[in-house]
Amino acid sequence: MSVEIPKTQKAVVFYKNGGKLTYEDIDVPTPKSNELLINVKYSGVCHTDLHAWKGDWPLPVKLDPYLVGGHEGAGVVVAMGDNVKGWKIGDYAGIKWLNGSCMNCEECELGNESNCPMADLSGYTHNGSFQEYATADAVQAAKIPKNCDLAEIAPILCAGITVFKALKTADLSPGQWVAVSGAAGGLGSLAVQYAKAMGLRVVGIDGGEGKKELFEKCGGEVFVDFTSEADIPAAIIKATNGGAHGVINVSVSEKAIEQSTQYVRSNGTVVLVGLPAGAVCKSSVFDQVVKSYKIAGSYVGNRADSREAIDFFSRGLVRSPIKIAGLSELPRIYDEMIAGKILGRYVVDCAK
Ligand code: 8ID
Ligand code: ZN
Ligand code: ZN
Repeated sequence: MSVEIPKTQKAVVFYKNGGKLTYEDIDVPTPKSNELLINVKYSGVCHTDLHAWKGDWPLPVKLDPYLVGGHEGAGVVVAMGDNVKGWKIGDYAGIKWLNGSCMNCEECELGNESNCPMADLSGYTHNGSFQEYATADAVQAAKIPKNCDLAEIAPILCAGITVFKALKTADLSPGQWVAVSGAAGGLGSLAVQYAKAMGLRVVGIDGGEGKKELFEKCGGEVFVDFTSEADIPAAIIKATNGGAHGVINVSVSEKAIEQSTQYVRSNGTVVLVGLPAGAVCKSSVFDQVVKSYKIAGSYVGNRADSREAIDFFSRGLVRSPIKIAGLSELPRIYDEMIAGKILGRYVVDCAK
Protein backbone atom coordinates (compact mmCIF):
# COMPACT_ATOMS: atom_id res chain seq x y z
CA MET A 1 0.00 0.00 0.00
CA SER A 2 1.39 3.43 -0.82
CA VAL A 3 0.03 6.84 -0.01
CA GLU A 4 0.50 10.00 -2.03
CA ILE A 5 2.75 12.36 -0.08
CA PRO A 6 2.91 16.05 -1.01
CA LYS A 7 6.26 17.85 -1.38
CA THR A 8 5.28 20.78 0.86
CA GLN A 9 2.99 21.24 3.81
CA LYS A 10 1.75 23.76 6.37
CA ALA A 11 3.60 24.20 9.66
CA VAL A 12 4.04 26.68 12.49
CA VAL A 13 7.73 27.58 12.84
CA PHE A 14 9.94 30.09 14.67
CA TYR A 15 13.42 31.28 13.69
CA LYS A 16 14.57 32.54 17.07
CA ASN A 17 13.46 32.09 20.66
CA GLY A 18 10.56 34.38 21.45
CA GLY A 19 10.41 35.43 17.77
CA LYS A 20 7.36 35.49 15.52
CA LEU A 21 5.47 32.21 15.17
CA THR A 22 4.72 31.91 11.46
CA TYR A 23 2.21 29.64 9.73
CA GLU A 24 3.99 28.82 6.50
CA ASP A 25 4.72 26.24 3.79
CA ILE A 26 7.78 24.08 4.42
CA ASP A 27 9.14 20.89 2.85
CA VAL A 28 7.72 17.54 3.91
CA PRO A 29 10.62 15.72 5.63
CA THR A 30 12.04 12.43 4.30
CA PRO A 31 12.18 9.65 6.91
CA LYS A 32 15.66 8.27 7.71
CA SER A 33 16.18 4.50 7.59
CA ASN A 34 14.99 4.11 11.21
CA GLU A 35 12.07 6.54 10.98
CA LEU A 36 8.35 6.67 10.27
CA LEU A 37 6.75 9.49 8.34
CA ILE A 38 3.51 10.29 10.14
CA ASN A 39 0.65 12.34 8.72
CA VAL A 40 -0.13 14.23 11.91
CA LYS A 41 -3.86 14.79 12.26
CA TYR A 42 -3.91 16.44 15.69
CA SER A 43 -1.34 17.73 18.14
CA GLY A 44 -1.77 18.69 21.76
CA VAL A 45 -0.22 21.97 22.92
CA CYS A 46 1.90 21.35 26.01
CA HIS A 47 3.36 24.06 28.26
CA THR A 48 6.76 22.62 27.28
CA ASP A 49 6.15 23.97 23.75
CA LEU A 50 5.87 27.41 25.29
CA HIS A 51 9.17 26.92 27.19
CA ALA A 52 10.79 25.78 23.89
CA TRP A 53 9.57 28.87 22.04
CA LYS A 54 10.64 31.22 24.86
CA GLY A 55 13.96 29.38 25.27
CA ASP A 56 13.78 29.64 29.06
CA TRP A 57 15.41 26.29 29.94
CA PRO A 58 19.18 25.65 30.18
CA LEU A 59 19.01 23.37 27.12
CA PRO A 60 19.16 25.07 23.72
CA VAL A 61 16.56 24.26 21.05
CA LYS A 62 17.63 23.31 17.52
CA LEU A 63 17.18 26.22 15.09
CA ASP A 64 18.45 25.30 11.58
CA PRO A 65 17.11 27.70 10.47
CA TYR A 66 13.81 27.22 12.28
CA LEU A 67 12.12 24.88 14.73
CA VAL A 68 8.74 23.19 14.37
CA GLY A 69 7.42 22.68 17.92
CA GLY A 70 4.94 20.10 19.20
CA HIS A 71 5.32 16.68 20.81
CA GLU A 72 1.80 15.32 21.31
CA GLY A 73 1.15 14.34 17.70
CA ALA A 74 -1.39 11.69 16.73
CA GLY A 75 -1.65 10.52 13.14
CA VAL A 76 -1.26 7.86 10.49
CA VAL A 77 1.91 6.19 9.16
CA VAL A 78 2.33 7.11 5.47
CA ALA A 79 5.94 6.04 4.79
CA MET A 80 8.94 4.50 6.56
CA GLY A 81 12.67 3.89 6.25
CA ASP A 82 14.18 0.56 5.15
CA ASN A 83 15.21 -0.55 8.65
CA VAL A 84 11.82 -0.06 10.30
CA LYS A 85 10.27 -3.18 11.80
CA GLY A 86 6.85 -3.76 13.35
CA TRP A 87 4.92 -0.98 11.59
CA LYS A 88 2.81 -0.84 8.45
CA ILE A 89 1.36 1.94 6.33
CA GLY A 90 -1.99 3.02 7.74
CA ASP A 91 -1.13 2.27 11.40
CA TYR A 92 -2.01 4.95 13.96
CA ALA A 93 1.18 6.36 15.49
CA GLY A 94 2.01 8.91 18.16
CA ILE A 95 4.83 11.44 18.32
CA LYS A 96 6.13 11.74 21.87
CA TRP A 97 8.57 14.16 23.53
CA LEU A 98 11.25 11.44 23.35
CA ASN A 99 11.60 11.09 19.60
CA GLY A 100 14.57 8.77 19.85
CA SER A 101 17.45 7.72 22.10
CA CYS A 102 20.79 5.94 21.56
CA MET A 103 19.56 2.57 22.94
CA ASN A 104 23.18 1.85 23.86
CA CYS A 105 23.96 3.76 27.07
CA GLU A 106 23.32 2.55 30.62
CA GLU A 107 20.07 4.54 30.97
CA CYS A 108 18.71 3.15 27.71
CA GLU A 109 19.81 -0.34 28.70
CA LEU A 110 17.86 -0.01 31.97
CA GLY A 111 14.73 1.29 30.24
CA ASN A 112 15.26 4.89 31.34
CA GLU A 113 15.42 6.15 27.77
CA SER A 114 14.21 9.65 28.63
CA ASN A 115 17.40 10.11 30.69
CA CYS A 116 19.63 9.18 27.71
CA PRO A 117 22.30 11.87 27.24
CA MET A 118 21.76 11.58 23.47
CA ALA A 119 17.94 11.90 23.66
CA ASP A 120 16.40 13.48 20.57
CA LEU A 121 13.37 15.55 21.55
CA SER A 122 10.31 16.24 19.39
CA GLY A 123 9.58 19.95 19.04
CA TYR A 124 12.94 20.78 20.64
CA THR A 125 15.91 19.11 18.94
CA HIS A 126 13.82 17.41 16.21
CA ASN A 127 11.04 19.12 14.23
CA GLY A 128 7.83 18.16 16.01
CA SER A 129 4.10 17.79 15.50
CA PHE A 130 3.04 21.36 14.63
CA GLN A 131 3.18 20.33 10.96
CA GLU A 132 1.15 17.99 8.77
CA TYR A 133 3.94 15.44 8.23
CA ALA A 134 6.56 14.64 10.87
CA THR A 135 9.25 11.99 11.35
CA ALA A 136 9.70 9.80 14.42
CA ASP A 137 12.12 7.03 15.36
CA ALA A 138 10.10 3.84 14.86
CA VAL A 139 11.38 2.37 18.16
CA GLN A 140 10.04 5.25 20.26
CA ALA A 141 6.91 6.20 18.28
CA ALA A 142 3.78 5.26 20.24
CA LYS A 143 1.44 2.57 18.94
CA ILE A 144 -2.11 3.91 19.00
CA PRO A 145 -4.98 1.40 18.94
CA LYS A 146 -7.46 1.87 16.08
CA ASN A 147 -10.39 2.39 18.48
CA CYS A 148 -8.87 5.68 19.67
CA ASP A 149 -9.98 9.13 18.56
CA LEU A 150 -6.83 10.87 17.28
CA ALA A 151 -7.76 14.29 18.70
CA GLU A 152 -8.54 12.91 22.14
CA ILE A 153 -5.49 10.69 22.41
CA ALA A 154 -3.05 13.47 21.44
CA PRO A 155 -2.60 14.83 25.02
CA ILE A 156 -1.95 11.33 26.34
CA LEU A 157 1.29 11.24 24.29
CA CYS A 158 3.04 13.66 26.64
CA ALA A 159 0.72 14.80 29.44
CA GLY A 160 -0.85 11.37 30.01
CA ILE A 161 2.39 9.39 29.91
CA THR A 162 4.13 11.94 32.15
CA VAL A 163 1.54 11.99 34.92
CA PHE A 164 1.09 8.21 34.79
CA LYS A 165 4.84 7.77 35.35
CA ALA A 166 4.85 10.50 38.03
CA LEU A 167 2.10 8.67 39.92
CA LYS A 168 4.15 5.46 39.76
CA THR A 169 7.12 7.44 41.10
CA ALA A 170 5.00 8.62 44.06
CA ASP A 171 4.64 4.93 45.00
CA LEU A 172 1.16 5.21 46.53
CA SER A 173 -1.43 2.64 47.58
CA PRO A 174 -5.18 2.70 46.88
CA GLY A 175 -7.05 4.87 49.36
CA GLN A 176 -4.10 7.20 50.01
CA TRP A 177 -4.18 10.94 49.31
CA VAL A 178 -2.36 12.46 46.36
CA ALA A 179 -2.15 16.22 45.92
CA VAL A 180 -1.97 17.54 42.37
CA SER A 181 -0.59 21.07 42.23
CA GLY A 182 -1.71 22.64 38.93
CA ALA A 183 -4.70 20.28 38.89
CA ALA A 184 -6.77 21.89 36.12
CA GLY A 185 -4.04 22.35 33.51
CA GLY A 186 -3.11 19.94 30.73
CA LEU A 187 -1.07 17.56 32.88
CA GLY A 188 -3.09 18.16 36.03
CA SER A 189 -6.52 17.32 34.61
CA LEU A 190 -5.13 13.96 33.43
CA ALA A 191 -3.20 13.36 36.68
CA VAL A 192 -6.46 13.65 38.63
CA GLN A 193 -8.09 11.00 36.40
CA TYR A 194 -5.17 8.55 36.38
CA ALA A 195 -4.94 8.92 40.18
CA LYS A 196 -8.65 8.22 40.54
CA ALA A 197 -8.35 5.17 38.25
CA MET A 198 -5.56 3.89 40.53
CA GLY A 199 -7.88 4.14 43.55
CA LEU A 200 -6.30 7.25 45.07
CA ARG A 201 -8.06 10.20 46.73
CA VAL A 202 -7.21 13.51 45.10
CA VAL A 203 -6.77 16.99 46.50
CA GLY A 204 -6.15 19.56 43.78
CA ILE A 205 -4.57 23.00 43.89
CA ASP A 206 -5.21 25.49 41.09
CA GLY A 207 -7.03 28.79 40.60
CA GLY A 208 -9.06 30.84 38.16
CA GLU A 209 -12.38 30.60 36.37
CA GLY A 210 -13.80 27.14 35.81
CA LYS A 211 -10.80 25.31 37.36
CA LYS A 212 -12.68 23.89 40.36
CA GLU A 213 -15.51 22.63 38.12
CA LEU A 214 -13.07 20.90 35.76
CA PHE A 215 -11.20 19.35 38.71
CA GLU A 216 -14.43 17.92 40.12
CA LYS A 217 -15.51 16.65 36.69
CA CYS A 218 -12.21 14.77 36.52
CA GLY A 219 -13.00 13.01 39.79
CA GLY A 220 -11.13 15.21 42.27
CA GLU A 221 -12.39 15.31 45.87
CA VAL A 222 -11.06 18.48 47.55
CA PHE A 223 -10.14 21.67 45.68
CA VAL A 224 -7.87 24.38 47.13
CA ASP A 225 -7.86 27.68 45.22
CA PHE A 226 -4.36 29.19 45.33
CA THR A 227 -5.74 32.62 44.39
CA SER A 228 -7.90 32.86 47.52
CA GLU A 229 -6.55 30.40 50.14
CA ALA A 230 -4.15 32.19 52.50
CA ASP A 231 -2.54 29.09 54.03
CA ILE A 232 -2.40 26.33 51.42
CA PRO A 233 -0.29 23.82 53.43
CA ALA A 234 -2.64 24.13 56.45
CA ALA A 235 -5.73 23.67 54.23
CA ILE A 236 -4.30 20.49 52.68
CA ILE A 237 -3.08 19.03 55.97
CA LYS A 238 -6.57 19.57 57.41
CA ALA A 239 -8.41 18.11 54.39
CA THR A 240 -6.20 15.01 54.29
CA ASN A 241 -5.98 14.57 58.05
CA GLY A 242 -2.19 14.85 58.20
CA GLY A 243 -0.91 15.71 54.72
CA ALA A 244 -0.86 14.17 51.25
CA HIS A 245 0.94 10.82 50.92
CA GLY A 246 2.24 11.98 47.58
CA VAL A 247 2.37 15.24 45.64
CA ILE A 248 2.49 15.61 41.87
CA ASN A 249 3.83 19.08 41.05
CA VAL A 250 2.59 20.05 37.60
CA SER A 251 2.21 23.79 38.13
CA VAL A 252 4.68 26.23 36.60
CA SER A 253 5.28 27.92 39.97
CA GLU A 254 8.40 27.74 42.13
CA LYS A 255 6.39 28.87 45.16
CA ALA A 256 3.85 26.07 44.70
CA ILE A 257 6.70 23.52 44.55
CA GLU A 258 8.23 24.81 47.78
CA GLN A 259 4.82 24.72 49.50
CA SER A 260 4.40 21.07 48.51
CA THR A 261 7.29 20.11 50.83
CA GLN A 262 5.23 21.59 53.66
CA TYR A 263 2.04 19.58 53.15
CA VAL A 264 3.48 16.20 52.16
CA ARG A 265 2.88 13.59 54.85
CA SER A 266 5.72 11.94 56.80
CA ASN A 267 7.41 9.29 54.63
CA GLY A 268 5.55 10.59 51.58
CA THR A 269 6.97 11.60 48.21
CA VAL A 270 7.09 14.99 46.50
CA VAL A 271 7.31 14.43 42.74
CA LEU A 272 8.75 17.25 40.61
CA VAL A 273 7.31 17.40 37.09
CA GLY A 274 6.56 21.05 36.17
CA LEU A 275 9.60 23.00 35.04
CA PRO A 276 9.32 26.72 35.89
CA ALA A 277 12.33 28.53 34.40
CA GLY A 278 15.27 28.78 36.80
CA ALA A 279 13.32 27.23 39.70
CA VAL A 280 14.96 25.77 42.80
CA CYS A 281 13.09 23.39 45.11
CA LYS A 282 13.64 24.58 48.68
CA SER A 283 13.08 22.03 51.39
CA SER A 284 13.78 22.51 55.10
CA VAL A 285 16.49 20.01 56.01
CA PHE A 286 15.11 19.74 59.56
CA ASP A 287 11.58 19.00 58.33
CA GLN A 288 12.76 16.61 55.65
CA VAL A 289 14.80 14.58 58.14
CA VAL A 290 12.19 14.54 60.89
CA LYS A 291 9.31 13.79 58.48
CA SER A 292 11.51 11.59 56.26
CA TYR A 293 9.82 12.62 53.03
CA LYS A 294 11.41 12.09 49.62
CA ILE A 295 11.75 14.48 46.68
CA ALA A 296 11.94 12.80 43.27
CA GLY A 297 12.11 14.10 39.71
CA SER A 298 10.01 12.43 37.01
CA TYR A 299 10.59 12.95 33.31
CA VAL A 300 8.00 11.70 30.79
CA GLY A 301 8.04 7.85 30.69
CA ASN A 302 9.60 4.90 28.88
CA ARG A 303 7.99 2.72 26.22
CA ALA A 304 6.21 0.52 28.76
CA ASP A 305 4.84 3.56 30.64
CA SER A 306 3.66 4.92 27.29
CA ARG A 307 1.88 1.71 26.34
CA GLU A 308 0.26 1.46 29.78
CA ALA A 309 -0.86 5.12 29.82
CA ILE A 310 -2.39 4.68 26.35
CA ASP A 311 -4.10 1.50 27.52
CA PHE A 312 -5.83 3.36 30.40
CA PHE A 313 -7.09 5.84 27.80
CA SER A 314 -8.20 3.28 25.22
CA ARG A 315 -10.16 1.41 27.91
CA GLY A 316 -12.03 4.62 28.77
CA LEU A 317 -10.55 5.02 32.27
CA VAL A 318 -9.36 8.54 31.50
CA ARG A 319 -10.74 11.12 29.06
CA SER A 320 -8.99 14.09 27.55
CA PRO A 321 -10.57 17.42 28.43
CA ILE A 322 -9.77 19.00 25.06
CA LYS A 323 -10.68 22.07 23.07
CA ILE A 324 -9.89 21.85 19.33
CA ALA A 325 -8.44 24.79 17.38
CA GLY A 326 -6.59 25.22 14.07
CA LEU A 327 -2.78 24.89 13.91
CA SER A 328 -2.65 28.49 12.61
CA GLU A 329 -4.17 29.66 15.93
CA LEU A 330 -1.10 28.59 17.94
CA PRO A 331 0.04 32.15 18.87
CA ARG A 332 -3.34 32.85 20.51
CA ILE A 333 -3.16 29.54 22.41
CA TYR A 334 0.28 30.53 23.78
CA ASP A 335 -1.20 33.85 24.97
CA GLU A 336 -3.96 32.01 26.83
CA MET A 337 -1.39 29.63 28.32
CA ILE A 338 0.77 32.50 29.55
CA ALA A 339 -2.33 34.01 31.18
CA GLY A 340 -3.11 30.66 32.89
CA LYS A 341 -6.59 30.65 31.32
CA ILE A 342 -6.63 27.23 29.64
CA LEU A 343 -8.90 24.58 31.12
CA GLY A 344 -7.43 21.15 30.35
CA ARG A 345 -5.69 20.95 26.96
CA TYR A 346 -5.81 22.62 23.54
CA VAL A 347 -5.43 20.26 20.60
CA VAL A 348 -4.71 21.69 17.16
CA ASP A 349 -6.03 20.29 13.89
CA CYS A 350 -2.85 20.19 11.80
CA ALA A 351 -4.75 20.61 8.50
CA LYS A 352 -6.20 24.00 9.51
O1 8ID B 1 8.32 15.08 31.95
C1 8ID B 1 8.08 16.14 32.52
N1 8ID B 1 8.62 16.41 33.70
C2 8ID B 1 7.12 17.09 31.90
C3 8ID B 1 6.31 16.69 30.83
C4 8ID B 1 5.40 17.60 30.31
C5 8ID B 1 5.31 18.88 30.82
C6 8ID B 1 7.03 18.41 32.37
N2 8ID B 1 6.15 19.25 31.81
C7 8ID B 1 6.07 20.61 32.40
C8 8ID B 1 5.81 21.74 31.44
O2 8ID B 1 6.99 22.13 30.77
C9 8ID B 1 5.31 22.78 32.39
O3 8ID B 1 6.40 23.41 33.07
O4 8ID B 1 4.96 20.63 33.27
C10 8ID B 1 4.49 21.96 33.41
C11 8ID B 1 2.98 21.99 33.22
O5 8ID B 1 2.62 21.69 31.89
P1 8ID B 1 1.08 21.80 31.40
O6 8ID B 1 0.21 20.98 32.24
O7 8ID B 1 1.10 21.60 29.93
O8 8ID B 1 0.80 23.36 31.72
P2 8ID B 1 -0.63 24.12 31.84
O9 8ID B 1 -1.67 23.42 31.03
O10 8ID B 1 -0.33 25.56 31.55
O11 8ID B 1 -1.02 23.95 33.37
C12 8ID B 1 -0.37 24.57 34.45
C13 8ID B 1 -1.39 24.77 35.56
O12 8ID B 1 -0.69 25.23 36.72
C14 8ID B 1 -1.55 26.16 37.38
C15 8ID B 1 -2.18 26.93 36.21
O13 8ID B 1 -3.36 27.62 36.64
C16 8ID B 1 -2.46 25.81 35.22
O14 8ID B 1 -3.76 25.24 35.37
N3 8ID B 1 -0.78 26.94 38.35
C17 8ID B 1 0.13 27.95 38.19
I1 8ID B 1 0.91 28.54 36.50
N4 8ID B 1 0.57 28.46 39.36
C18 8ID B 1 -0.03 27.69 40.30
C19 8ID B 1 0.06 27.69 41.71
N5 8ID B 1 0.81 28.58 42.39
C20 8ID B 1 -0.87 26.73 39.67
N6 8ID B 1 -1.54 25.82 40.37
C21 8ID B 1 -1.39 25.84 41.72
N7 8ID B 1 -0.63 26.74 42.39
ZN1 ZN C 1 4.78 17.93 26.93
ZN1 ZN D 1 21.01 6.17 25.52
